[in-house]
Amino acid sequence: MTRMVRATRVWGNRCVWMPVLSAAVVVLCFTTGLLAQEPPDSARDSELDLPRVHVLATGGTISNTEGDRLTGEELVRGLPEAGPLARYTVEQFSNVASGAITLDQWIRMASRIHELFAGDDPPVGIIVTHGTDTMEETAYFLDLTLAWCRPVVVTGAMRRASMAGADGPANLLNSIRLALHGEAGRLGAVVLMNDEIFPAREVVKVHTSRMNAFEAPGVGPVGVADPDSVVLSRHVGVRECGAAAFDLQGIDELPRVEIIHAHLGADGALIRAAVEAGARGIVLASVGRGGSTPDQFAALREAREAGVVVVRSSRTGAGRVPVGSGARDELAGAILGAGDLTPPKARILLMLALTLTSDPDELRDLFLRH
Ligand code: DAS
Repeated sequence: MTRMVRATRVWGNRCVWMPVLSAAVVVLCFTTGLLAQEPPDSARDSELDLPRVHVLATGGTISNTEGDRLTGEELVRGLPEAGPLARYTVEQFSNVASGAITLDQWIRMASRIHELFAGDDPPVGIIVTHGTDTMEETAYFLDLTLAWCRPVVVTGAMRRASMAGADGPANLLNSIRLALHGEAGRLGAVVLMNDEIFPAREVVKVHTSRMNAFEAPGVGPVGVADPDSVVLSRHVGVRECGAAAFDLQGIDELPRVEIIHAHLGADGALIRAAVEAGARGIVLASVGRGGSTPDQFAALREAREAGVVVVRSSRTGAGRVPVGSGARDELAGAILGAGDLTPPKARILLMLALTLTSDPDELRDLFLRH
């Protein structure tokens, strides 16, 4: 459900129809910000001139209070500083922890964003409020399926809305400022947390609880939300507009792709179970630059022979597993490297790539391009 929301508490109608009040009560209401009145016509007119930002709320810590979850509408209403910046439409897409977001919801979210931007009166930008645990995954999925050069900013909070020093309001306000930045659309989908703007492809959550929990290893932020202005990095390339890397039209299900960890003593049981469960792809979170145990390697070879696509990424957190494999083994050529994509992101790219092709050369090309 989409609702038009004013990001202000001043125009609530708490006191408007109250009987005639004594002067003392009026003064009290005024000083406490509760004096209710409809905005004057001039205020309404200037409000209509403001650009529209759409907030798509999905839940997560930014919404959490003790034992309850705020709605997206409540998040925007609770941010009076946002009122003068834009008009807001708010949609409660879901209200769950980010670990509960499903692949089906990803497809619907991407389609909804496409629909909003393709409409007659598109918003200047869309903000997705989201739990931080899987935020990097949703951002990358949206980035790969985004067809518009309009900002899509994914944000959340490390501290619950009810905690002292909650970061949600600042992150949401900064996301609005970013959505209104004339050049933000060229970034593709981004994550904004803790005053920093990260590219969807590179961003990772690197801490369970700190405010500076997000980084883009090897790349850094693509911009910052400073107190005076939002500043985008000069190094960010211009994005091609008009066509999504992966068009979801007609796709209502993503192929099953599993991530399997390599570690000392691992056997191939989980790889064989993934094949048995119907996986069309397996991403190995390898040791080092593509390595696994001998039995995992044997199971990967069986998986390949059964037609399952295998991609090797690394559990190290930085560096590449060459896409053209480079692996010194008999599977080289039949097995892909994830480049510098993390295992969860290699999985997303493989799921989307498998909607187009299973051909190893074409898959390799897609991994080199994205
Ligand atoms: N509750 C977790 C989630 O939804 C954490 C968070 O939002 O930061 O991802």
